[in-house]
Amino acid sequence: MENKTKFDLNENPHRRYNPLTREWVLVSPHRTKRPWQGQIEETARDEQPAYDPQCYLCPGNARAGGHVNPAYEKTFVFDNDFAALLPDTPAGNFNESDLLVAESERGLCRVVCFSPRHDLTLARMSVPAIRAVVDVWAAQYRELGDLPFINHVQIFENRGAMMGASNPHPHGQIWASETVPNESVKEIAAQKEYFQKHGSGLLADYLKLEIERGERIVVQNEHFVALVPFWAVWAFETMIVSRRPVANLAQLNDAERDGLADLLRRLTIRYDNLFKVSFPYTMGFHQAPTDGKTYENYHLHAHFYPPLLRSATVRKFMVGFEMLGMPQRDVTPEQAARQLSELSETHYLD
Ligand code: H2U
Ligand code: ZN
Repeated sequence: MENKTKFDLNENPHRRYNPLTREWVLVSPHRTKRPWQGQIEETARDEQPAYDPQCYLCPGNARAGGHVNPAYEKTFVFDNDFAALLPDTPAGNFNESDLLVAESERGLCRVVCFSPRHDLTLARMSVPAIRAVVDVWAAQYRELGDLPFINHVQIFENRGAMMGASNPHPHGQIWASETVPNESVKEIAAQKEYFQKHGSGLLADYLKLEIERGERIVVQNEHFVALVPFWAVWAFETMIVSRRPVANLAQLNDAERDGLADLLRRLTIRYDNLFKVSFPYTMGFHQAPTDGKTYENYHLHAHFYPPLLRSATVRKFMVGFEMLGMPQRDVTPEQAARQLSELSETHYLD
């Protein structure tokens, strides 16, 4: 008789543990046991002009507050004209009965233009052009992190209107803050305790395991690996992990920076090819804090969180049980990884 009591990750509802945040995700594979059947729609190509006179990020154009962008040729960094954090905020605390608690927070916010070309995205930029962006990110981490009141540097990109990006011009943001934000606090504590318990790095060990198993790897090169984490919440969520366990982008050598640029291009091309649209996502790097302490067990990585589920028009919303209980997914991380890994590395528009 068939044994129906054996727990199967591909069949049975289960929860998976995220060792980086120490939170759980509910996986419901029985809802999509079938192989891939979601429609692949040929959506309108959202081509942009190479230069948009209305764009506040294009070279030579005016921004809010009267600033004019220089005629930049590669990348361009400026202080966000609507910065969420400001460097001159006065210090202060507020506490009423341990229930109404607030602290002042200083910081700096910057915008990074990836290219003068309004119509490009990371997926459509050359590896040397992406490498220039990697160098800017590394330099900004150093420069902002070296400021005495900055203890954490969050580099990220909101891509696509669906993720709240205000402009299709290829750009990202940097928020440098006085305190370490929630997600990083969780990951730092988990990596530290894992190291104390196992005597080795959490992400170094995890990467080794994933390379051995292979089933969640999307794309890899000599220096970086992109994979769908075992505990992914978003359907096509990925993580990029450096093979050498460095703590931040500034520690990457020349070859590693080229490797990161190569992997970013190959991953984002696959994303665009998945539904033949400029694939929306929020991505960002997690790096060690810049508070002067040593973080020898911190392992540089990037997270990609894309909202699309089955097609260019079906997106995930975190509602209901997910807001009140815990996040949930149907397609398993293994299915998503297989689908992404099988896609072409030639961009559908090229
Ligand atoms: P997002 O597309 O991820 O929102 O990033 C664009 C940032 O650009 C946004 O944070 C800033 C906004 O505050 N911005 C300026 O600094 N100057 C402008 O003239 C318009 C937008
Ligand atoms: Zn532009």
